[in-house]
Amino acid sequence: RRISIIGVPLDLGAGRSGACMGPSAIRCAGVVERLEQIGCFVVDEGDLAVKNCYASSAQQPKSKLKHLDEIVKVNGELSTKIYEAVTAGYFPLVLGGDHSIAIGTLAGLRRMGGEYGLIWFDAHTDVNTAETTPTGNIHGMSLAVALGYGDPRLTAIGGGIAFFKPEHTVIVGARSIDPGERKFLKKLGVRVFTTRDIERLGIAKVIERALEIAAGGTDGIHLSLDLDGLDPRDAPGVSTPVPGGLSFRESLLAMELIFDAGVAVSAEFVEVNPTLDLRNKTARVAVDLIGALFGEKIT
Ligand code: DIR
Ligand code: MN
Ligand code: MN
Ligand code: MN
Repeated sequence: RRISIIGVPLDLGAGRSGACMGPSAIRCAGVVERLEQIGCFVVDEGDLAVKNCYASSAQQPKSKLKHLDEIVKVNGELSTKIYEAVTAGYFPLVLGGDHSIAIGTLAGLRRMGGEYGLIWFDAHTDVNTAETTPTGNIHGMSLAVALGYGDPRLTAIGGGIAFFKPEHTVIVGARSIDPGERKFLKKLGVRVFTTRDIERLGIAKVIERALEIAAGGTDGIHLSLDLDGLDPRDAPGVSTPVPGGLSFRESLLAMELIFDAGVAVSAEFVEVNPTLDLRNKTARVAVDLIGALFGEKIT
């Protein structure tokens, strides 16, 4: 397997600083070495040049959608990177950065012209728009944009064609959904497996169903994994922790089952915030999950 690692040190899509250090933290936790150990051929493209983060810019957001200009710029560049990586036969592995970077990753993937399914692993559902957002933080809007809804400057990234389809989109781990998001998900018919569903069905069954939705009749799936999908006990270094999340074990099994299905074509691991972490624990969890996603086995 040939993997292209792309770091995106952006935190302006979140409500607080720190996720800009996520790519460094995940590299420090040994992501390249782990993938090479299991026989992957890895090219680390380094980080995208992101000029502003909260710490460097100290600027007030100029728009209702906070820091829209910078986020449009970074995601435009990311979409090109993704398109080039996939075209060259690589599996793009994007390291965030806040979850607004999914806008660029998915815009790049859409440019390939195929039909892809989407597994969105997250405590949140990220389907707010300018009309529904309670915060103005763009990391809470990226799934809406991937489905074709939201600020025109965001939906235009990558050419704005052939958005992801709700019937091949599935959310896993949700437990913090805003009222406007609930309406949106109902209207579009996006399948949401909440933590309650996982408790009742078990993670294996949930992933089996998620794969049917995302991989059935598509050319492959993208995994967008927000570390806050895990319980804060296992992944404390995230900008917006929500109690009652997936355990490390459940998350690891989810990755193993996705690997076994052999359908993933790209992935991103986002929202690692080292300023809130404990001895790089969350980045190390991310590397464990990445290992499992690429076939690392316990025995
Ligand atoms: C909230 C939080 N729904 C918002 N979203 C987060 O700001 O739109 N997404 N934290 O990961
Ligand atoms: Mn998210
Ligand atoms: Mn989240
Ligand atoms: Mn279809």
